[in-house]
Amino acid sequence: MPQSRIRNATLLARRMSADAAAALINPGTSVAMSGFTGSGHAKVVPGALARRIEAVHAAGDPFRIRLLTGASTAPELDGVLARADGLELRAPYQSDPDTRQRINAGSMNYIDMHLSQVAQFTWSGFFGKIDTAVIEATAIAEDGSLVPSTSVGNNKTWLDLADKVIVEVNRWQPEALDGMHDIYYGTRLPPDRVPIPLTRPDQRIGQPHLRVDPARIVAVVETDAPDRNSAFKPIDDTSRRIAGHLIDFFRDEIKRGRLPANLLPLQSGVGNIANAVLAGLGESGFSNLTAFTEVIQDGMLDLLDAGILRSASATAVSLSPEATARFKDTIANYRERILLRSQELSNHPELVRRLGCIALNGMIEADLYGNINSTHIMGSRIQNGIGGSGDFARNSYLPVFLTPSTAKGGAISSIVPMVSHVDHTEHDVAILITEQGLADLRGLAPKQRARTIIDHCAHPDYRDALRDYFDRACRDSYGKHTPHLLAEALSWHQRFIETGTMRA
Ligand code: 0RQ
Repeated sequence: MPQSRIRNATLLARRMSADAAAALINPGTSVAMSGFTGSGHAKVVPGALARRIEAVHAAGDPFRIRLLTGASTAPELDGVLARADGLELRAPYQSDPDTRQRINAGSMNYIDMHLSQVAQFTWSGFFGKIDTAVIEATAIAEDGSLVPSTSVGNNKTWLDLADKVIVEVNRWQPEALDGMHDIYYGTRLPPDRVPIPLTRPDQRIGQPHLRVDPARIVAVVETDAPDRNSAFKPIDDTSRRIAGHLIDFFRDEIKRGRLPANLLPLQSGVGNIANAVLAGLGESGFSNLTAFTEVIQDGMLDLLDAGILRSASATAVSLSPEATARFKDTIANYRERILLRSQELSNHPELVRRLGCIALNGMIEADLYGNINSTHIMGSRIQNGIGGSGDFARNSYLPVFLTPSTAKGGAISSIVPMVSHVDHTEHDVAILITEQGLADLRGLAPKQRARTIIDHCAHPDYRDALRDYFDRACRDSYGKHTPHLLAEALSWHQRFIETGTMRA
């Protein structure tokens, strides 16, 4: 690696192998790593740590750590450490199959929490002392500050609090990322909080680099490895129909004077449906849009390229291989228009409320009254986690949730009498969309919401059964405000667990 990536002489002298760096991590400690949605994560130290853990286990000794990150990472971080049985606790978000399997088998603890709250939880000591931080950087500047890479996540907090820091300097990350980040150092715990001075999504209020006391950097490891870069599924008819309902709704809201012609700052969840929605926006004549979101994925990059999106504020850039190549080739075009912030800022309730974001998030299931389950399959198996969906949904101007009306080839209805786990309550949900249609729940009382959701969002195969449940609940429920037959409410889930289908 040319030495220009490590421009601080003291830190240049602390270069070592991943194995040597991993040897500095102690069993039983809290380890905080960089990474948010498969970008900017530590690439090689976790693998070296996993090998060490396996060797210690083979000798009959225990070795597990408590692992914190920004959000989900990649097989070479979550995957290797989970497979090595090296994780006692994971927080605050994951989407890794091996990690998920262990959490659901009950052999690993997981704290699934609002991503905006991780920094203050850590400052307050709820995760214990942070022993080691492992942080990916694009470069180390002359003064020892770090040029962040494709995600910022919680790195500011990890660098502020960790006793020792291991920096992975990744040559794969484009050097031209330098200047794209906006790291704000003004957040405090109560009672010392002051307003965050951000009133526009594209405003810069911080500094480009992450600061860290060079004395605490115990190792610098050079890497040259890609972000996760998962490709998206081709946009299918279901996603296209979901996107179509949303776009028709936006047009109608603009006509009624309830949204400006360039909408409001968009937050978009991750995944194929979110990507399809963004593609739909690109084809619908909107312009001058802005985004205040967590993750910039392919759909947003396309909108930036087409000049439809003016700017995007996020904490991570998480792209497919094709979009990554484009991003790297034409990075100068994005320099002023993409801002990457700490996740305590990208997801901050104060900012989401002030800016009046439109929050677009996926879900597992919704119930008749608009309560949303984003995280648990059949009420007990974690899928990913709440991530930033709650930070945005509760505080946005327009909380929207989207899903296909069925899952598992039609064996599951995404609209159920009662959700098997609640992440977003009926009070935090304005619009529900499936490929069947859109339910506008604003201004509706519970029983009106139920009829609207069944009529507009439920799959026709499940509508009669939902109506039958609702009618009987209206007749026989203990209270008639939010009618339920409690003993029956979750029977659809139980039926799926027992028979593999929710169909009666
Ligand atoms: O399972 O892979 O075993 O087939 O759930 O579902 O259809 O691939 O959908 O990728 O859009 O994810 C809610 C999980 C949707 C996501 C969720 C099963 C389905 C499949 C995944 P298989 P799809 P998506 C910003 C905001 C919370 C975090 C968030 C999510 C698997 O959107 O994690 O919003 N949200 N963050 O078969 C049983 C149902 C089901 C179901 C789907 N009703 N019942 N299983 N599945 N619906 C990002 C961050 O915060 C970082």
